[in-house]
Amino acid sequence: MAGKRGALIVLEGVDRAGKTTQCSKLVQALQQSGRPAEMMRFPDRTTTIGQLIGAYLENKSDLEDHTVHLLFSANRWEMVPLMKKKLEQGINLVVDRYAFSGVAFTSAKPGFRLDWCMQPDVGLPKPDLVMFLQLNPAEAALRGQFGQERYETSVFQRTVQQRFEQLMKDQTVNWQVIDAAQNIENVHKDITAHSLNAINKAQNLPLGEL
Ligand code: DGP
Ligand code: NA
Ligand code: NA
Repeated sequence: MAGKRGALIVLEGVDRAGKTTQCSKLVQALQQSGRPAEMMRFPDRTTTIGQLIGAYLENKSDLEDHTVHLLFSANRWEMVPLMKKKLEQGINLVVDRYAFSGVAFTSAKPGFRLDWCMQPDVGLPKPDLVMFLQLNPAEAALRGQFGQERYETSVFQRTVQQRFEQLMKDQTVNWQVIDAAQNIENVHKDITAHSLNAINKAQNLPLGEL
């Protein structure tokens, strides 16, 4: 009998919601409970495409908006063979941002239709679980100033939040909203509970496609 596949678990949210911290804590907790787990993040700034994206985000280069959207998507596609291999090996993947960030951030720019934004990511491995770390702008402001990167302004992030809310209406995706205003340990408990549930279910289901 073939081994059990790993689950594809994604954390999404606006900037400063605590995604990166929670991804690391989840990977650690899964490993400590004997479940193989690894973290991935998008954009992955280490690849050739990722370096173009990194320079763009750091405002060291300018790229046309459609072009950068396609680069972000290409950066996810280039990781698909590795993702599939790890999932088949039974490794649970915990991913910091995915296609939903892609759609939410680009469609927050003027002149972008949601369906155009979604198209390049059609066919990517479908997450077994997408947790949205919910944090209202007032709570986010308490966490300090934004950095210097592109997109890090309150006005833009508010629009991104609205786009995520639209995306969360899609019933074909297993969305779970997490209250990210709680303390780190309580957020972690919620995330772990949803993840264990998704890992158990994924074992009996084929990996889907977006
Ligand atoms: P992070 O490394 O998680 O802070 O993400 C970098 C920034 O890039 C963040 O503001 C969110 C944004 N972002 C992530 N994925 C995409 C994407 O696919 N498209 C666009 N336009 N922006 C994205
Ligand atoms: Na950021
Ligand atoms: Na982050």
